[in-house]
Amino acid sequence: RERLKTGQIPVTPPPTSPAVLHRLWAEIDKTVKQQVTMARMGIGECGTGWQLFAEDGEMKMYRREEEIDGMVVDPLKAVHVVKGITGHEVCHYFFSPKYRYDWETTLEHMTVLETISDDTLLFLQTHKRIWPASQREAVFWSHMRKLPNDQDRDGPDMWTVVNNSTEDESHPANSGKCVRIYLTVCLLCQTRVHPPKDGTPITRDNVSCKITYCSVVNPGGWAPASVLRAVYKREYPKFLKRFTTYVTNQTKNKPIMF
Ligand code: 16C
Repeated sequence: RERLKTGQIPVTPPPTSPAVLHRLWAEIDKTVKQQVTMARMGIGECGTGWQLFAEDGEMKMYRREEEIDGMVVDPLKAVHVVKGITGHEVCHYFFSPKYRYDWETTLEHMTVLETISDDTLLFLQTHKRIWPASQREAVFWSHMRKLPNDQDRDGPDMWTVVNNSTEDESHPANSGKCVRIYLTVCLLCQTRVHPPKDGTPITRDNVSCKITYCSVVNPGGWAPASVLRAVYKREYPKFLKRFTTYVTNQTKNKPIMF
């Protein structure tokens, strides 16, 4: 990370990921910057109409009712604070295909179509069918990135994973039994460290992670609005609780990954 002396002007370091050479890179970089900017805004700062629809301890979930051509595309914004885990760990388990079947309960099948680089993958996923609608699938790139901590230069970095739908020539949309859905998802994580007063080493008791999860899913075709809203009201809280509990369990006896 860039170390600055007083008065020195910060410059954005050049991206070092080999993904910069890929045809999708310009779109990935632009989308990640936009999504992170939006995710960092508080619920009061990012437009009106946000309604709290689920709350459980530190977890709060908001949605905005929106429709395009009669299809529900309600944006979702969730915030959560989880003790004992870091942002790097949360993003690692969310990004890596190795763990996806462990926590993603709506998943039927996942394929990595292309490994663009260590931090950038192209996925094809089919999801469980919701009666009475057709089954859904998604093709999306997924990119994980470390972001400089501009609020506290000595504090841990922030981490993000952005997933965004894209096209893939070898998998044209709506050519099989599944309807293609279009998603934009941003997971943004900030680690907080509360050092022990007696100077003893930092343990998991001294860290917590603020998680922001933003998502917009276009169902891509007919699905009854009432069913869809009932499904996401149940599935998003279930996902965020299950996924964060999974990260807690996976990391509890491992060294802290900042
Ligand atoms: O972000 C999440 N997961 C990532 C890794 O998998 C990735 C995937 C996102 C897919 C989100 C939409 C999938 C919904 C398909 C159908 C749902 C089946 C429910 C089955 C119930 C038995 O970014 C975590 C994703 C958490 C998903 C919560 C569910 C959201 C439902 C939104 C409505 C979709 C329209 C379906 C039209 C029939």
